[in-house]
Amino acid sequence: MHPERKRYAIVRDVPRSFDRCLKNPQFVDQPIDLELARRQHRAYCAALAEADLELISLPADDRFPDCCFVEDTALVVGGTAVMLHMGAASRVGEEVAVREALSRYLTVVELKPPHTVDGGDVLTCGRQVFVGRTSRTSRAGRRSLREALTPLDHEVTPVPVSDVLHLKSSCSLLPDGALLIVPAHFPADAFADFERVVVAREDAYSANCLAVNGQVLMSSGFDRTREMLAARGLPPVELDMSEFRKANGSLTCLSILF
Ligand code: CIR
Repeated sequence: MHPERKRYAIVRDVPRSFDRCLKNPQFVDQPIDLELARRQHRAYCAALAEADLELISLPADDRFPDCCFVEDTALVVGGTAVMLHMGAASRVGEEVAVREALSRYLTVVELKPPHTVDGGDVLTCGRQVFVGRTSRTSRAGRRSLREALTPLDHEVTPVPVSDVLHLKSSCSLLPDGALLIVPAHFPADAFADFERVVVAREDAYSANCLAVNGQVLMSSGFDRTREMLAARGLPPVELDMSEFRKANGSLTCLSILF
């Protein structure tokens, strides 16, 4: 499977209110350093530009502390953007600016509330779309997503997920079609047709990487994962994600690519 080339990346600035975002319980007592988060976000945007993407940069909205995590708001499939309805009440409303931006480039369809799906639970592998069963993505949301994607010739496969926020918290698609994965978070028979590159459980945060236009962006500080990728001929670009990690976010969460 050869992922198509992406041309655009929607990103959104880190709001002043970022320290009030929904946090990873492991890090609740660690304040977020806003200036460091903004520097890390600029480095992330520079890495996307380096991967040949044109950036569509949305201004932050301080009413929404999590608004930089644009991935959760929408899923792009070919020339269509499916607006998702996020599972966290405090995040509903973030999607307004994203919808407006996407509608300038793509046909927009809506997944109607109260059904919820977070983009972090959606992993697209060619025409197969894996959707996590998590606290953020409801059964009705998965069904609505299937209804939206069937006419677009994509097939939805639900996947139970344990102990992490989203499906993609522990699993990413590499440019060579293999999955970078922490198997403990999924049933043994999930992703049966895929080659797996297994990430150690203690390195779980590094299993969310962003593959785009032949590049792999990953979080710095995970030597074992970096070496596995390099050994496959995919030497990653490493980015310090410390402040986004406190917020339970990682590489894929900060952009929508199409
Ligand atoms: C949240 O809990 O919704 C945010 N603090 C983090 C969202 C991360 N998004 C993602 O993994 N796609």
